[in-house]
Amino acid sequence: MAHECVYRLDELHSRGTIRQVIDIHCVTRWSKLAVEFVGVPLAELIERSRPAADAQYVSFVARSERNHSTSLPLADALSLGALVALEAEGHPLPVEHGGPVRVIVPGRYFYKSLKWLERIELLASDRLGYWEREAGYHNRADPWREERYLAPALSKREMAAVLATRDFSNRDLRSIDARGHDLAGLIARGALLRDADFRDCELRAACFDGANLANAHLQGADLRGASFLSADLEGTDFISADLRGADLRGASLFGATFCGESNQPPALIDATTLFDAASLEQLTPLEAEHVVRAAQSTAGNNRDYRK
Ligand SMILES: Nc1nc2c(c(=O)[nH]1)N[C@H]1C(S)=C(S)[C@@H](COP(=O)(O)O)O[C@H]1N2
Ligand SMILES: [Mo]
Repeated sequence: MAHECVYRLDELHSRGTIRQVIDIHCVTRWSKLAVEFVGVPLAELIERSRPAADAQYVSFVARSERNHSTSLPLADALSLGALVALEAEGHPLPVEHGGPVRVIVPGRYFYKSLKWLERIELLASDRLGYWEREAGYHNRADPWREERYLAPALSKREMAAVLATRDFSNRDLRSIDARGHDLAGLIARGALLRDADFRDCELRAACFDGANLANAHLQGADLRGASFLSADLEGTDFISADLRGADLRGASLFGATFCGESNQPPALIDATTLFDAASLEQLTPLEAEHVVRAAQSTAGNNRDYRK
């Protein structure tokens, strides 16, 4: 028989809180290191609830319109030192960061750290959380293994067939491995291509309008004349790609990299590469400076085309 415990906020505060400093890693590639949280160890609340012997998973449910939730194997949540947090960096948690109570799960992508915690449920079998179910986020989410997204279940043969058509329009091809393929003229309008690997691809005049290329790898790709109108390019890597004549207007560029800190050459951008001001504002200062300077130059035109 399930045993339910109910806590008022002030009761949680008086339960004996601990301080924990953790590194935050969001699945879309931003990190924030050494953030201090104060809260009640999940282990303590679990112990008090005297869980049934078959309790294998813990599901955190938010007070939110879509009943947002996320889950973990109970043993993982406990061994990682999950915290029911009340304060961050010396202040009560603000609502935008999940206050008054959120979960902090160290050692997992931050989507396992649920905001606006309302309920903790112990389950015999797993129940996929919101991002895991709706967006295909990886259910274990270990950042050291880069477990960001689950690849859809496509066989090698189906993958080869899709590549041969050069038509990805509106398809779910998350994490597709297309590295090095000749995909010139690819139509990928509205395609779901998170985390896709297009390194060193021939993608001249490809159309990615409205596509989701978050965290996709486009290093070294030939993207001359490609179109990315209103595409989601958050965390997309364009290092050493050729972007002359490409159109990136209306794209979302948070966390996108064109020059990075790598020792590889930056993306080839010149006055024929189109951006708009709103997208450029989303870049880090270093990236924005590089892109703006390159987009004003005609230097790229004088370089030889590489292929
Ligand atoms: N209830 C709820 N919790 C959530 C989310 C959400 O959409 N709803 N997003 C997750 C994701 S993807 C991240 S990166 C962090 C962001 O936390 P922050 O807003 O404090 O940076 O919250 C996580 N917890
Ligand atoms: Mo995230």
